[in-house]
Parts: sequence; C-alpha cells; structure tokens
Amino acid sequence: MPFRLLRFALSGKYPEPRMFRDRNRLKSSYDAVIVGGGGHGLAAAYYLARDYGMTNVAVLEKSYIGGGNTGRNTTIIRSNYLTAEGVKFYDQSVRLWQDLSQDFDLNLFYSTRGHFTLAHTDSAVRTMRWRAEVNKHYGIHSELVDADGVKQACPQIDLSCGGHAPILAALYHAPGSIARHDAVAWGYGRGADQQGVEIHQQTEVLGITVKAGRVTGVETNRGEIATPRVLCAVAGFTPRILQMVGLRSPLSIHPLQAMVSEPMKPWLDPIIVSGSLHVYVSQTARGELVMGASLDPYELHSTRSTLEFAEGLASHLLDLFPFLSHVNVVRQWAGMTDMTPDFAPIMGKTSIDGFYLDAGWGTWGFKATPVCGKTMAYTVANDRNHELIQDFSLSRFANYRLVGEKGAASVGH
Ligand code: FAD
Ligand code: PYC
Repeated sequence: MPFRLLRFALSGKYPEPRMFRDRNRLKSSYDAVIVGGGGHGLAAAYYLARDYGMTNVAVLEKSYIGGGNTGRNTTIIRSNYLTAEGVKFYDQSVRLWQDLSQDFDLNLFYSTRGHFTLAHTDSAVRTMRWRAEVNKHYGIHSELVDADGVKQACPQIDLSCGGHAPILAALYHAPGSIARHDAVAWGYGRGADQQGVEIHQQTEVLGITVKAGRVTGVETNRGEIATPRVLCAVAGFTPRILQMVGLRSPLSIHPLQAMVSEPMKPWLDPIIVSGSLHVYVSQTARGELVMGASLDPYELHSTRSTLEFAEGLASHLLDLFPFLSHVNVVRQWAGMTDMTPDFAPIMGKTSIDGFYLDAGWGTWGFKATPVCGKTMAYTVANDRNHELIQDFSLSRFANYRLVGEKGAASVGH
C-alpha cells in the first residue's frame, strides 16, 4: 500500500497539500515547452525532469490538467496488439503502469482484470488467433478461448447475444487492466512539479514561432515565450497546432462517446469488448459500469454527446447482459479523438527542428501514457527518436510505411 495513503488514513486532519503549485508568472524563456496538460504532456515533463535533469520546462494547458481525453477515457490498459511495433511498445507501457502507484506514492487504483475481445464471426476468430500468436511470440499472455471459457469468466453473459450474434470464441488477454484516469494526470503533474517543472493552466498556445526551419518560441494568451524545443501533446487539437507550424497530417478528428451507470454490487470482474456489437464494458471499484462504443462516424470538432449513442449502446449491452435492463445510466460524455488511417500513433521528431509530436492517439492512447512520457522525454532530451517509436514517425505517411493496427482497435470503427 502506498505510504501516503496510510498516513492519510491515520491522520486526524486533512493532510493533503495541493497537487502542484499555482504559478502566477510565465518566465520569458524555457529549455522546453510542452503544449497540452493531459497525461501525455505531463508524463513527458515528469520523465524529462526525472531521467534527464531537464527542469526548466513549462507545461501549458489551455484549460485544466486532465480535462481533455485523459479525464474522459474509459481507462482500458492492454498490450494485445497486432503488429510487432505495437505489441513491443504497449507491453513496455503495461510494465510501467504496474509500478506507477509506487513511483507516485499515489493510489491509481490500477486493477488487473483480464480482457476478453469477443469474436462473433469466423473472420473475427481468425483475427483473434492472429493477435494471440503475435502476442505469445513477444511473451505476452494472450490466448484464444472458446465460448465456454468466456462463460466461465463471466457467467452473466448471454452467449447467444439475444440470438443476433452468438459468441464463437474470444481473445483472452490476462494483463488487461483499468485505472483511475484523473489520478494519472495528478500523479504525473505532482511529480513534475516537485522536480521544478512549471505547470500553467488556463494558458493557451496561440502560435509557434519558427525561424529558418527551427522552433524559437511560442505565443500564448499570457504573452510570448522563447524556447528551442516544443512538444505538442494535444490529442484532438493537433491539427490546429500543426497549422501553426505549417505541417500537414492525415489526422481526422472524431468524437468518441462513453457513459457510466449507477453503482451496482460487484459482478463483472473482466473487461468485455465486442467489436461486432460496438460495445465494451468494465466495472469500477465503485461499482459503476463504464461503457463505450465506436466512434461517431463523421468528423466533428466537438465534445457534445447524443441520445442516439446512449440508445445504441444500451441496446447492444442488453444483447450481452439482458439482466441490466433496470439499471440507470447516470452520465454520458465525449472526447475528441485524433484518428490516424492506420490506427497507430504519430510520434517523434518532425521536419521542423525542435518541434516534436506526440499525437494520433485516437481511441487508444490512455494505456500508452507512461511509455509515451518515457519515449518522448528521451526524444526531446536527445533530439533523437527513441528506438521504440522509430516506426511511428509522421514521415511514414509520405513513405507508405504504415503500421496497420486496425485489427487491434477495441471497438469497430
Ligand atoms: P489529452 O488528455 O486530450 O490532453 C491534451 C490537452 O491539450 C488537453 O487538456 C487540451 O486542453 C490541451 N490543449 C489543446 N490545445 C491546446 C493549446 N492550444 N494550448 C494549450 N493546451 C492545449 N485510450 C485507451 O488506451 N483506453 C481506453 O479505454 C480509452 N477510452 C477512451 C474513451 C473515450 C470516450 C475517449 C474520448 C478516448 C479514449 N481513449 C482510450 C483515448 C485516450 O483517452 C487518449 O488517447 C489519451 O487520453 C490522450 O492523452 P493526451 O494527454 O495526449 O491528450
Ligand atoms: O484502446 O482498449 C482500448 C479502448 C477501449 C475503449 C476505447 N479504447
């Protein structure tokens, strides 16, 4: 148990200090500026300070930290990807996740549940078998199980799915986990702050200055800052930042919606995902069911959520678990996801010196938060792409070297 939690439990008064200092003044220059105070930007700041001693760093967040997709996601953590590049990368992240509560001395409620991706058709069974074999090759615990294996782990499931789409088999991934998303932003934020990194909320980047092919500074709503390095980690806002430096990407921005039920007694241990039924669900430590579906099928820069989504998701969830028909939904919301054509991220150096990109995280980037922080910190500190991200560079789209990860997306898109 993290020591901090024990101290809190035994104390008579509320002992928690603020998570990070409220800085009221921007300096005129920093060694690096990170645009975006989501998990990725904060993790990069934390590892830049901890692993490379770079502390003259500012994280600029236009709203509040963790208020973007980091605080809106459904927290599924897994490494059961399809490509060698993806599997190695996400496996490293899962390893980092396992020690993160200790590293931060903050309970992230990291909970390993096992993850089932259901297959309702022969072609889905083939893809699951393929993923299982790639995963095993890299030492990751994934295997194909039959329908009885699913029923054993989750006795409440209707294997016939109301007769619409019977479950034939599933990809079982033992390390599949969930965590408390906002604590991840706080943990990285606090850790970065303690080492001297400045976190500035309500600070929006409005422009980036590039001279002779290299970054020299950023313009913000609070004034100009000189800096030789800018890391862009803004998820659904990436195209707007790229426009500031004259770069193009194949990103398209789609809303991804989710919703949560009232708390129930614990009944669902594993994480259940069905790409064919466009539904996934897990149960939190508080007993809520956290549920999601596919992307909204059109490009939209908005975080509105819809009745159509709630109705569609509820009806598919009832195909799997008819006994939930009396359960109330208490909240729904959306995030703006930055989707790439190959469902892999865009990371690393760009054609502009000193401008680094951590984007293309679409519907899959929460699980990658620790490894993104580590690899982007390396890349910014050394001005050299970390070996784990070599294949994810923006230039792959111009060179036709895509990393086809669509078969491992959690829900159909
Ligand atoms: P964000 O957390 O979005 O942070 C970017 C920040 O940049 C924001 O806070 C924003 O305000 C700030 N910003 C933008 N423009 C500017 C500017 N000009 N100046 C200053 N600041 C700026 N991934 C998984 O792995 N598992 C899941 O189960 C999962 N479920 C998801 C469910 C939903 C509903 C959604 C929407 C996403 C889901 N994802 C999931 C994806 C995951 O949430 C994201 O990929 C990840 O959180 C991205 O983190 P980030 O730090 O890059 O971006
Ligand atoms: O990447 O596993 C995932 C995921 C689940 C829901 C959204 N993304």
